[in-house]
Amino acid sequence: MSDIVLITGATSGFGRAAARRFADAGWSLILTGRREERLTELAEELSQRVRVHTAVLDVRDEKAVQSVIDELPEAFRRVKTLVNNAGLALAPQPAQDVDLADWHTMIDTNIKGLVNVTHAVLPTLIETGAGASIVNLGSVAGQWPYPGSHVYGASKAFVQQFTYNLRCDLQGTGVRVTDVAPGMAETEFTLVRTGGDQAASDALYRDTTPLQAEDVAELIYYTATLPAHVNVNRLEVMPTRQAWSAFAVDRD
Ligand code: NDP
Ligand code: 8X3
Repeated sequence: MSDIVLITGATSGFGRAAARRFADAGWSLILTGRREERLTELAEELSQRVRVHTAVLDVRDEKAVQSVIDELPEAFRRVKTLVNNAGLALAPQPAQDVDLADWHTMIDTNIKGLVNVTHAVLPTLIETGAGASIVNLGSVAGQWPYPGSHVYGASKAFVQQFTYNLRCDLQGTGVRVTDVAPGMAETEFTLVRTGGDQAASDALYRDTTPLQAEDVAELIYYTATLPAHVNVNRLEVMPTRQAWSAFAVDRD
């Protein structure tokens, strides 16, 4: 029997690249996301090589999350790795100019959605035991402040602390938990963040060398496939060409 990975947000970016990476290693895939046509397309590509189960799923919908887990086909029930990847940033403008609805969407997706999926899959992971893992997609924004990060960065700080706290409670079960925290990576992330502004997205990634989805997928796969006695707590990664800047000082 091959190992089984469940990936949220497998329709784009890191999630889709991770699906391909795990498929390369022969894992069975449970792929979820809201965009059905993208899931179908990816399943058609990967099911040539490995077993694939897809489920259209909005992680914010607690009941739907539980149903997807409860109704997994027998061959996909014993999940070994959960990749909590679904997430988004919205409204890059200053906090004082943001619609409250955008803050709520980030909290509902990046925090409550991740919690919904984790809660539903935990019993299975504990049953799997040694070698099982949860890989949470955090961000450098969860550790380092910058303008326009407001609730997005705060939601990723939650991911970091939730990861650490889970580790405490899961001690003795064999289940590992990791916060993979990337910096700037070229995916559909900025298109979503800017409300579909392709020019703004292109401008951010132009004339530099951002991380690619495949780079992050490799890190996700790496943490999940280390020997069972090794737990990476947090893996923060930036493009070589990205670093921090000076403190901002308001002057007269
Ligand atoms: P993409 O926008 O390319 O992918 C985001 C994925 O999340 C999509 O598959 C989308 O699927 C899914 N998603 C969003 N909302 C929901 C929802 N409510 N329910 C289910 N799925 C959802 O971005 P990335 O691949 O870059 O981002 C993946 C993760 O990595 C996110 O958590 C992001 O915060 C984090 N991250 C990104 C960085 C970057 O610079 N790109 C850096 C650090 C972290 P669909 O729309 O089909 O539902
Ligand atoms: C996304 C990376 O640098 O835009 O989490 O905060 S960054």
